[in-house]
Amino acid sequence: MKKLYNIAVVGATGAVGAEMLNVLKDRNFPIANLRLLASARSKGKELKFKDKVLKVEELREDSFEGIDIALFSAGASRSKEYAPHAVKSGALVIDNSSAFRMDPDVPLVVPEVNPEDVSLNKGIVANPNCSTIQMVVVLAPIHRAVGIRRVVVSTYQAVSGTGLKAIQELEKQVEDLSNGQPVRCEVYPHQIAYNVIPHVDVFLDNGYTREEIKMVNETRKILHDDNLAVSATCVRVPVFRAHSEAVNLELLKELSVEDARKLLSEFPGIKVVDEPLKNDYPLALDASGKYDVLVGRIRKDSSVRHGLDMWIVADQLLKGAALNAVQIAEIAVDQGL
Ligand code: NAP
Ligand code: 3JM
Repeated sequence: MKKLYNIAVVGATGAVGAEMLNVLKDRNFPIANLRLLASARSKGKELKFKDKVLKVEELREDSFEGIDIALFSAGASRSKEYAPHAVKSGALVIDNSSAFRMDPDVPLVVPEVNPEDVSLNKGIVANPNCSTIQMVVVLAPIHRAVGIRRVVVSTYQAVSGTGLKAIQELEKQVEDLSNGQPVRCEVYPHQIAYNVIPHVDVFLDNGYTREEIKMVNETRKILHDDNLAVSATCVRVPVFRAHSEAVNLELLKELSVEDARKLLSEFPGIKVVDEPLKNDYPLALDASGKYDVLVGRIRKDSSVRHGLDMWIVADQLLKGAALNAVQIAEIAVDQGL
């Protein structure tokens, strides 16, 4: 008989946690028992999974007894505090936060790109940042085929990337503005409705934000290429769901637009949407609720040697978080954990 696993979802009441439950169900993950964990605020709250109603429990050090796989998405400080307890209890931790991503003992995995790294884990596998994941899925086949010297990326990130409170803030601001009421800004430092804010995560001494530096370091780690030059500008836009990215590449060898389209369309997890004359290109609304990373607007950049431009869109709660984490869990199960 197929083995069944005891799963804990940490942050089950959040935007990522909700998708974690959807993806586990959708992919028919072999679950014996499911434990839903969140803060004391959510204790006793009921969530549906398949035909069962499950009660949310408060996250505690002893929450992981008997758990085989713990899927963490409750922020970096919760991961730092509780993941070691989960590992001590014998669970494999798949962590969605930035807490352990750059730890040399923690593999950082995008299943289409570096699935073999999962087996190097010492109890924790890290899920990359949402903006990194969708970009790296597209970079990987190009990097393998011709090599990449430099990546310049600008993101257009949806508010659900900040969590449930940010979704509510955008909804409320749109409502208040349409009723002539003043807006309140609690999650973002500026009004997000009808605005574009070049600020995701905190600013660092070098003028970049931490989100931008995550994209630099994580991309190099996943592609195993410390020489890859990456510069990122991360921008929050008033979109509910799915991140978009304008990506400019300087390749090591020539790759025609036609060959790039072919290479990308043959790679798992990618859908090429690239018929601009029919107004067909990747859109956040089309990517929402879907598993694939959409890529289009693929064109030659003649301003540099071997340049290529493109537009990449994906649902950051799915491929950028929950789907990627469950795919890692599936690999771990295939490897016997
Ligand atoms: P969210 O909607 O704000 O949800 C946060 C979750 O964390 C809730 O379940 C919350 O429980 C729980 N939590 C907060 N404080 C806690 C505590 N002290 N103890 C236990 N649980 C606690 O945020 P989200 O968008 O789901 O993101 C969660 C995390 O996933 C992020 O912080 C990030 O590290 C990672 N992540 C997010 C995305 C994304 O696209 N959103 C992508 C990749 C990774 P309560 O409901 O009880 O407060
Ligand atoms: C996406 O509480 C926190 O530290 C969470 C901040 C956060 C992160 C992160 O740094 O883990 C919010 C949204 C991420 C991420 O995926 O890097």
